Amino acid sequence: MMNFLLCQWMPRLVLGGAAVLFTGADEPRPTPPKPSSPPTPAAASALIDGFDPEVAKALQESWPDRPEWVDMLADILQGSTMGPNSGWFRTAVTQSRFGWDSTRKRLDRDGDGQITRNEFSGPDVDFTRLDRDRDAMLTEADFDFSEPALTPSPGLMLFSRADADGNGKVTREEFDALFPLFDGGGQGFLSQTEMINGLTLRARPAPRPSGTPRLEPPRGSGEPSKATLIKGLFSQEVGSLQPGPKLDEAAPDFTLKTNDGASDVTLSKLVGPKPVVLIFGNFTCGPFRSHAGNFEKLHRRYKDRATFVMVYVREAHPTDGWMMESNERVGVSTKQPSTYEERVEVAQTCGKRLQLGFPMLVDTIDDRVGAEYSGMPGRFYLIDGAGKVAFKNGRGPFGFKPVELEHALILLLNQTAPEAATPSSPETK
Ligand SMILES: [Ca+2]
Ligand SMILES: [Ca+2]
Ligand SMILES: [Ca+2]
Repeated sequence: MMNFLLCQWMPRLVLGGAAVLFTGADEPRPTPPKPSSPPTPAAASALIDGFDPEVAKALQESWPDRPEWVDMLADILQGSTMGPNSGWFRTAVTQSRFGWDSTRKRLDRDGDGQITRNEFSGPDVDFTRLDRDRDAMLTEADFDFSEPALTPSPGLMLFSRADADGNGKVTREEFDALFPLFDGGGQGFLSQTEMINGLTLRARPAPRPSGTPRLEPPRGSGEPSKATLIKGLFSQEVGSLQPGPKLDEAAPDFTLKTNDGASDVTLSKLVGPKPVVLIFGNFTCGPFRSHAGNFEKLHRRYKDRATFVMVYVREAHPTDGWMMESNERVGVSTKQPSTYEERVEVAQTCGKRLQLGFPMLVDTIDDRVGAEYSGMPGRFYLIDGAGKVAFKNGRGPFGFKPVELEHALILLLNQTAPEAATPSSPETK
C-alpha cells in the first residue's frame, strides 16, 4: 500500500502535477469505493478506506503480531484505494524519541505545559524551527505531525506544477516559466481564474503544433492492476517486506560504495561524533524525488552538526513494473536494474538530476541494506552517537515528512550537547 499509495498518490499528486493534487481526494484513486473521501489524519486504529472491517477484525484477532506486508497484501487483494490509512500505513508510523511527552518531561522545567525560550538551551535558530506555529513557545501543537504527507495544499500544487524536471527543487527559471504558461493570450498579467486554472489543470504532454501549450484536465488512467501490485509487493518495489530496525535498536552496519565508485563508506565509522542522517531512496519514486530540495536544504543547514548519507535502493516504478506516466513526463525512465553495474548507472543519473551535496551509496543488487532497513522505496533514519535508531519515519509516501525529521534532529542535537549549545553556537546572537 505504501508504495501503492506512494506510487499512486505521489506520482499522481506530486509528480503528476498540480492537477492531480488538486483533485487528489476524489479523482486519481484506483478502485475507490468512496471517491469523495479525502485523506484523513493517520489513525492507526481506523479501519477505513475500503478495507473490509470484517477482514481487518479477523486479521487483528487471529494474527495480532503479523508482518506489515500482510496488511498491505490484504488491502491489495480487496482493491484498496491505497490511502494514508490503508495497509501497512496504519501501523508503520513514525518512531521517534522526540515526541511531545518526552520533550516536555526533559525541558519543561516549571511544568506549565509550555517550553519557553529560556527552558531551551539551544540556539535561537533551533528554537524558532521547533516552534512551528510561531507563538514563541513550544507546545504540543508544534509536535503534531499527524497530517499525512501529500495532503493537497496550494503550496504542494504550486510546487508540483513548477518543478518541471521533477528533481524536487524549483529553480527561478522553473518558477518564471509558469507565468507565460498561465497567462492566456500573453497579456502580461495573470487573472485570478488563470492562476486557479494554472494550478488545477496541467499542460498537455506535447505542445500543440501551433500556438502556446494548452491546458487540459488530467487523465485518470494508468491504475495498476492487482497483479502489478502483488508483483511489486513481493519484488519489494512497492516497499520493503521487512519493517527495519525499531526505535532504540542498533542500526545494522554496512559498507557500500559511493555511486561514483570512488570510495567505500561504512556506517559504523560514521557513527560517534555527530548524528547520522540516513536517507533511502531511488530515482523512480516521485514522492522521494520531490523531497530532494528538502533534504539538500537540511544538509546545508546541519552539515556541520550531522553527517548525511543516502543509500540508493531498488527502483519503485521501473518501466517493467508499476510504470508511472508522471515519471515519463519528466524523463525518468528505467527498467529495474538486474546487475549492480546497471544500478550504479541509474544512481549516477539520479545523482546528476537531484544534485545532492552528500554521498550517495549504492545498495548491492540483492537489496541487502535496503531490505534490512526497510528502505524501499524510501525511508529516513536518525542514528545517534551510540549507533542506535533515534528516529525513523513512517512508511512513504504518506510518512515522508522532512520537517518531522528536522524537528527530531534539532532535539537530538540539543540532547547531545544541552549545555554547550547556547554559549558556543555560532548561530546564537
Ligand atoms: Ca515551561
Ligand atoms: Ca509554538
Ligand atoms: Ca526542478
